[in-house]
Amino acid sequence: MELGPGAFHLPHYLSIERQAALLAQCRALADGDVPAYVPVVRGGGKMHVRMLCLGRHWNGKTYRYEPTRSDFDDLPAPPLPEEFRRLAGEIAASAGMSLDADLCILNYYDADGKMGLHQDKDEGPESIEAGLPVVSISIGDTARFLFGGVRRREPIESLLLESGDAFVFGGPARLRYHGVSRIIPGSAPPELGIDGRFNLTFRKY
Ligand SMILES: O=C(O)CCC(=O)C(=O)O
Repeated sequence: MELGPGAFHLPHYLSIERQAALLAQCRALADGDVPAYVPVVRGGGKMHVRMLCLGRHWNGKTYRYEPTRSDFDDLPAPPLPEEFRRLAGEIAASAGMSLDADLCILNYYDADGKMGLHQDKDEGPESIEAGLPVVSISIGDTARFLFGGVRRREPIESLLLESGDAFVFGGPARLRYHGVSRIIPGSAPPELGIDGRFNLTFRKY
């Protein structure tokens, strides 16, 4: 489903078996030796997600990527698992694009989780200028996803991202504003046994 040039919603992309396997990996990573944490951003506000960056760490104070979490605990960002990299490439290809991801931001939203409207523009200039896509996968509760234009004042569409959905935005859509206004508690497939939502966004630095 194309939402404009370069922006694709792929509903139910992952089977329930693939979602369950990915969920197990997300949980192990988020509660692992380098655990997910709640970033405090530049203005001093706390984000409304628990975040873990793989491959490279996104620093919420500087809005730059770095190898270790210098804004939090100085631990190194865990590597991006090879199967995550492959999955991102597979999804990008399904949307007619190509991505050899080298980082992933894994976010966990509880029932009160949300993310303000923003652009993903902290990756390297070559990546942004080439329009290399961001590939997003959602697991767990449904999210109300906001998708605007490349300027903040442009109209904003709202759509639901359900468990197993993928969303890809690259090329002319790479810098479109987006965010999550709310999570719908209790909407995850019961067989996953999850409260809340994991979202993975894969990018090439
Ligand atoms: O959770 C989502 O669907 C979006 C996440 C996001 O915007 C981000 O990680 O930059």
